[in-house]
Amino acid sequence: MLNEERTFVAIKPDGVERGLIGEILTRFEKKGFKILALKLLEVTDNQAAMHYEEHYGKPFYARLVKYITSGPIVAMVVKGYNAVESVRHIVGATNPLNADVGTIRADYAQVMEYNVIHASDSLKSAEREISIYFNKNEIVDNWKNMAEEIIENEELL
Ligand code: FUP
Repeated sequence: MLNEERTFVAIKPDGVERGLIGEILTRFEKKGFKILALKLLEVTDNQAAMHYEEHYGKPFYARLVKYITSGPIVAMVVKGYNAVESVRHIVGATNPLNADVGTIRADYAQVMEYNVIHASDSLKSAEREISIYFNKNEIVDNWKNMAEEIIENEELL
């Protein structure tokens, strides 16, 4: 079933530092996803703690927080059909070693600790994560992207 969904995506500090913002954004744009919000920011300790609360207490938690706060990230809200699952396909498995060829993590990362990008794993996480990084007035949905224009003008195809 086709569900129109919003999801949260973040290009992590290593991705920003390595000049991969454009490459990564291009993949989502070319897929036809709509960008509803986009900003570069420095993650605060508080935001990092909220973002990674499910990992609190795990051996890699401190390293994870250190990494996500080590430099600016690019945060975005992406909308599209089955966006949560679809974006996760484009992102690839957590460990780049297991990520399918052609995914962002397979193409741009070598190790799990520096895997370039984050994407929400469920609709619930998506809404939670969006609210950590964006105020409601920063999310803009009153415009149409190409995919929506095409769907609305289906009779023209
Ligand atoms: P993902 O949803 O694919 O980003 O993966 P997780 O939420 O399971 O993990 C979040 C981040 O923690 C990963 F991007 C990498 C890091 N991590 C480790 O460093 N070691 C682990 O064993 C698991 C995750």
